[in-house]
Amino acid sequence: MRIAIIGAGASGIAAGVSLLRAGYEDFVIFEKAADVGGTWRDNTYPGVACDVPSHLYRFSFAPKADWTREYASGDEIHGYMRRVAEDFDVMPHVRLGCELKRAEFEDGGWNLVSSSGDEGRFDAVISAMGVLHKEVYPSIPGRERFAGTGFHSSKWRHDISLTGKRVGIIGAGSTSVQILPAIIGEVAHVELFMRTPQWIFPVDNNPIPEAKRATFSREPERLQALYELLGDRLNHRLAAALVGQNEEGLREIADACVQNLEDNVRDPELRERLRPDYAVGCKRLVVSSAFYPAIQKENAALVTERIAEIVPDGVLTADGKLHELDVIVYATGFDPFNFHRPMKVIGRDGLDLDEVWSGAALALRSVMVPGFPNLFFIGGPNSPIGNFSFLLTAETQIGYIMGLLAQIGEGRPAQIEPKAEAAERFSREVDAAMHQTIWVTGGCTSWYFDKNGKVASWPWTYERFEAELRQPDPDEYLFA
Ligand code: NA7
Repeated sequence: MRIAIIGAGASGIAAGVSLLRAGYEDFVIFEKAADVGGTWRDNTYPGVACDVPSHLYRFSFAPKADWTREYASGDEIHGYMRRVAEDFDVMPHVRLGCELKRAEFEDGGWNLVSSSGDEGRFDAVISAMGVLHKEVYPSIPGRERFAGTGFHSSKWRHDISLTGKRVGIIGAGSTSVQILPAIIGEVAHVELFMRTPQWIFPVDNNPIPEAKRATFSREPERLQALYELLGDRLNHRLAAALVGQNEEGLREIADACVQNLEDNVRDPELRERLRPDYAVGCKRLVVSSAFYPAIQKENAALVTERIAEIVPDGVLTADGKLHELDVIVYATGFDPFNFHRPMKVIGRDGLDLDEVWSGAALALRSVMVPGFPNLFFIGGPNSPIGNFSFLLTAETQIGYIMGLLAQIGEGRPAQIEPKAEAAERFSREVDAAMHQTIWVTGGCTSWYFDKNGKVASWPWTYERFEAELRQPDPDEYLFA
C-alpha cells in the first residue's frame, strides 16, 4: 500500500513511526515548511512553553528522561520532535517544502497535487495537519495603517529588538500569558489588551535538577510512574471534571484558580478586572505563576477598554485614549476548524469536504468521514482538546487508524469508509453529551466553539476515548 501523510508535526511523525512498525514502508510525509515539528517549529515567541507537564508530553515509544523544566520550552520540544523523527527513521520519508493543494479520490485511489504539481497516487491518506496552525488576526479596523511593527505571536519577528520599546499585546490567552513575563524586563512599557479575563492555575515552572534527570535515565520505571501520575491527574481526572463527571475535581481546580487571584494580585481594582465571570475550565485553563507578578510591574498596564481601531501611532480604545506603541503583538490565537484547509479535498462521487463540513465538521470517532474512503484524520473533529497531552490523543487515533488500515489492502477489500448511519449516530451522541460539559455550561466562548456555536471536543471521559478507539468496529464501516 502506498500511503501519504500530510504534515510532519507531532502527529505526522508519530504516524510515520507507527507505519514503519506495522511494516508499511511505502509512504511519504508531505510538509509545507522547511523543517519538521509543527506548532513547535512555528511558535518561537519569548516564553513559549507547553501547558502540559513535560513528563506527560511525550510519545509512548520515546520516553524522555532529561527534560530540563517541569513545563518544557518550545525549543526543547522541537528538539525532541526532530530527534524522534531521526531516531525512528522517519526523516527519509519526509518531503519538506511541499504544500499540498488538492487531494482527490478517483478510481479507487487518491491523487495528490502540491503547489509544484502532481505528487502521484496513493491508496490511503492520513491527515496530520494539526489543530493550532492557522493564525487568527483580530477583526479590528486599521491594522494595516500601524506605522510600527505588528506581527502574530506565531510569526515572531526575531529581527525586531524589544529593548526599550513600547509594546502592545492583544489577547489574554495562554500565549499572551507566556509572552508578558518573558519580555517585561526588557521593554520600556507593555500594555496588555484583554477582552476577556482568564482563570489562571498556578504552576511554578521549576528547572529539573541534573541529579533527578540522571535518576530518570537510570530508573525508567520511576519515569513511567511519574508519567502515570500526571496522566491520571490530567488525562483522567481533569478531563472527567470538564465533561461534568468529577465535580469535586473541578471544585478543587476552581478553588486553586480563585486563590491564585486573591493571593497574588494586590490592588483590589486590578484583581476585579482580572476576575473572569464564567466558570473555571470553560476556556482552556491557563497555567502560570509568572503572569500576575508581571502584570503588576511598574512598566506593565492592563487595558480592558474595548479597542476601537488601530491607528499609525498605536491603539485607540473606545474611550478615545490613544495608546502609543512601537510594536503590536497579536496573541489572538488560531482557527482550529481549519483541519485540511486551504487544501481542497474531493471524495467519492465528487463530494467536496468543505461542503460536507459547511454545517459542522464531523468524523466518526474523530477519524473518518463518510464518502471519503481511506482518508484518516489525526486531530480531527471531536478529538479531545484540553489541558492534556495531544501526543497521547494522536497516538490513540493512530492506533485506531492502524486497525482500519489492517482491514484493507493485499487480499482484503481495497477501501474502507464509515457507514453514514454510524457517523450520524455518533454525531447525535456527541451533541447530546456536549450539553453537560463545562465548555457549554460554563458561560464563556472560546476557540473550542465552531462558527455555529458547537463545541468540537470529545464530550466524554478520556477513558471512553481510549476505549472507543482501541479497536474499530467493522459493523460501523463499509468495505469495497
Ligand atoms: P487563545 O487562547 O485563542 O486566545 C486568544 C486571545 O485573543 C483571547 O484572549 C481572545 O479574547 C483574544 N482576542 C481575539 N480576538 C480579539 C479581538 N478582536 N480583540 C481583542 N482580543 C481578541 O490563543 P492563544 O494563542 O493564547 O492560545 C492558543 C492555544 O495554544 C492555547 O489554548 C494552548 O493550547 C496553546 P476572547 O477570550 O476571545 O475575548
